[in-house]
Amino acid sequence: MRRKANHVRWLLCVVFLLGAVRTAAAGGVIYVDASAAGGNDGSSWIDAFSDLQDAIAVALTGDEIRVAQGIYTPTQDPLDREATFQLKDGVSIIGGYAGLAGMYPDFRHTKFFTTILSGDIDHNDDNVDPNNKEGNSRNVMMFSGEDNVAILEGVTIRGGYSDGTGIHGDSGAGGGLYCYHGCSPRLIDCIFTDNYAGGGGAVYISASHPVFTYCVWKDNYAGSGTVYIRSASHPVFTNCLFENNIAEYNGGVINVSRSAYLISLNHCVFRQNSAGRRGGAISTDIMGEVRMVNCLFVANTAGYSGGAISCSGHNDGTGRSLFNLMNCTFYGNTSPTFANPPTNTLKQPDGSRVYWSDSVITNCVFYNSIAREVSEIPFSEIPVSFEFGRSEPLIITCIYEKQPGLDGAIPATPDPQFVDPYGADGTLGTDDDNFRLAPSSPAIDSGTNETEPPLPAMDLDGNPRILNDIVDLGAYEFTGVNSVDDTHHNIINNFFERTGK
Ligand SMILES: [Ca+2]
Ligand SMILES: [Ca+2]
Ligand SMILES: [Ca+2]
Repeated sequence: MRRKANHVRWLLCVVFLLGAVRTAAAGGVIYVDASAAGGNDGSSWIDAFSDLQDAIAVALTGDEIRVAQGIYTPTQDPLDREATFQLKDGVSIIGGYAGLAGMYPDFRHTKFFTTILSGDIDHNDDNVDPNNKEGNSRNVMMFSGEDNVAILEGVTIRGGYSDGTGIHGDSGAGGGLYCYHGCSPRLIDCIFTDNYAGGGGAVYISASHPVFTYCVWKDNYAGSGTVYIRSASHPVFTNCLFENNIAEYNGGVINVSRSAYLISLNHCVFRQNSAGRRGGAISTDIMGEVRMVNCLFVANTAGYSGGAISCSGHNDGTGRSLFNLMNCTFYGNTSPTFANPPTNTLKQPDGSRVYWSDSVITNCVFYNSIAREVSEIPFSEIPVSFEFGRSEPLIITCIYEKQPGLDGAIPATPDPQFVDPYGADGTLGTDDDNFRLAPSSPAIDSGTNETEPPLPAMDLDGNPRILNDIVDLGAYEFTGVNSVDDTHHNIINNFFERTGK
């Protein structure tokens, strides 16, 4: 009996300890509201911190910082350009709460209650004078450290201006977010806009593996790369939108430099981005693999080559880069000028460019790409959208515009019959474009189901990737009547229609 009683006491003790551990692991909630005027200890909305930095300072692993609508800067000192929001291990920062200005402070919706992390510490940004950004934060936000597992959700990061020597030694990088030293944060439902840097106008990633889901990059500006990826990083982008970003040199959206690991882009849309030289959307210079599945590239432009993509892998004995494109749609990507051609590659301004890499392109559609001139290599089986330097890609079941043959004749290309590429507004690269397939499209049931890696479960709309037993070409699977219905759900509409949690 006594032995049984001891056993029960021991069990109760274990249960109590487990409970305490679980409570600690679950962490606490810390409230931040710019309009709070109570106790300012973060214990409730009424007593919320008014400064996000105060909340970060006291946060421990497992804590969740809830941030109300409003504008938050990394410092109150208008001259402290080095100040940054430094995310901590295991801490979540969640924006989009109504806060004290709302009837229900805990109600959350990122569309209606915008939480802005701003680099405009001198409070003079406007849409008129770009010089007003020169006094802004060099990095609005920073992640660093081994195993830095943290979450940033539902915030807008804007106004970072990384133009010179920063505290981290890499001058002019990551105006919105600087991510390095093996950090692995998850970013969900975040918007990067109006940020600038020499490398990585919005985001700089070095030796890290952040995961971006439902994020938007819009109207950022960079020397190269709205997102700059280097040094053995392997970021993942899923359901992301990249729109109207500009790079003066390479990579209007993403610039990859010697990152040996896998870079994944799934269900992403790239539209109206531009680069002054290479890769209107993406420019790579790598030894690893870039894998893109169910992505849409529309109306991106480059000055030299690769209206959509420019890929330059290195063949230095460690292995070539692999550029793996699966079920992607390219339309109206251009590289119309050729004022100052590079001298170390075969010159070829065109819709896309692959140079010195082993690429596999499967179930894709390239159409209405505009190149100023055709390839130097007359070879009718090479897509006009591409330039090939030392190697040709393996092209499997794709529709693409081919180069002229040896006789100069341009082979006919079947019209993929998209529903309405320009949409009602007559402009390419806007919300109303429709790249789903018309019922008579030759892209329907024309792909291969045998791919490496295997096909994903869903298409860009979230419909089953394989219908009628055979996968279609391009980013969208034909679903019958729904395929021509523009109100059908897709990632563009979902971005701002998603309700809060
Ligand atoms: Ca400013
Ligand atoms: Ca349109
Ligand atoms: Ca099908």
